[in-house]
Amino acid sequence: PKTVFSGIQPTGIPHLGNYLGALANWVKLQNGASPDDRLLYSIVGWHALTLPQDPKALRAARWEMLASLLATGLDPRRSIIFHQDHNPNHTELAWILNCLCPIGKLKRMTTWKAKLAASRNANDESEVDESLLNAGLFTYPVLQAADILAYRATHVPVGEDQQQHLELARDIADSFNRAFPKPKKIFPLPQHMIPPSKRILSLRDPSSKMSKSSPDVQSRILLTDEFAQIQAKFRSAVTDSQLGVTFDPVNRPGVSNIVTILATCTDKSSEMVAELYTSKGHAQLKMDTAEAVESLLRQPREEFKRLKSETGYLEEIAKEGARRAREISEGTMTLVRSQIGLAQST
Ligand code: AQP
Repeated sequence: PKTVFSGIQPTGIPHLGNYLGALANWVKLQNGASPDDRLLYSIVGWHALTLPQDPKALRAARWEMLASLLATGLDPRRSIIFHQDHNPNHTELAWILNCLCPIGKLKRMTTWKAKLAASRNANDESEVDESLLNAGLFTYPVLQAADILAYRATHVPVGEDQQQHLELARDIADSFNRAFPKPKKIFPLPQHMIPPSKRILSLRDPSSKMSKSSPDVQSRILLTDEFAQIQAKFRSAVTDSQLGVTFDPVNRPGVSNIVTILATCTDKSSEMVAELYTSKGHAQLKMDTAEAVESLLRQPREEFKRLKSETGYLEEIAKEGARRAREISEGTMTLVRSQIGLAQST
């Protein structure tokens, strides 16, 4: 049987990239799972703290994310849905794994390199403003490894952008197994499950991915957007001045991103969609894509509106999810503590 684990940060309402790159796939996995497979989906609040968060906004975002996960079709009877910060086993294991992870490996993470690049002194490229970088940002991938390994997960469905972090989690699992092999190797090496859809790009700046934390709200379609907002955002999406539609992500990233979105929503290949639109205008492509997105998001949006105010129900789901998650991770931690010599051998 499989143990599937994945997480999402409570940093805002999920966007179309999160939906196509992660959430829709989580639901598909859940609905195709066999009865003895285990599925865990976590709202990773500790990861969110690596960037400054307003406490009131964070509190709201945690509940909104839980409502979003349920609205997209995750079913608490089949999946364990929980807040990471309700299970201290994650941070306990993260500390132990930090002590096994060479800093050289963390320095090679592209996410870390991007943060470093962003904090370079504008006048002197070799100078990094270290006051902009906290230790949590550096060890973020170790906490992610702990999230996965605490449940001895075998499969991790996350976007392409997370591949390097997953490789690190495999490396850390292997290091632990080698360092503490007795009486048994505890961790399976988790496999990356890349969703069929590719990275969705920002509608305003197709050189970066669609992201919850971009300051430009026009750059992303939210799960809660009404049809009129979806249409307006596609209308103002950045394309190019070339006539017609082709799928050419390198030279025409804006148009190609919209083609990818329409293709993913309609279960076609990007090449096939581009062919259908060769002689049509950008406006037509944008409006048809808005409609395809609307038909995908309408139901989750309505369900989100209904669930948002059901605070008692959401609290119950979170509590039960945390209880079930802890029950599993305690089993792992009992073995871990014992094998590394922190607790009585059982
Ligand atoms: N643009 C994207 N296209 C496809 N998949 C995406 N994911 C994120 N953006 C895209 C996938 O969504 C899952 C959850 O992401 P996350 O919340 O852990 O953080 P992130 O990857 O950093 O996503 P955001 O939306 O850009 O959040 P912020 O702005 O807060 O950093 C992951 O599986 C990710 O691959």
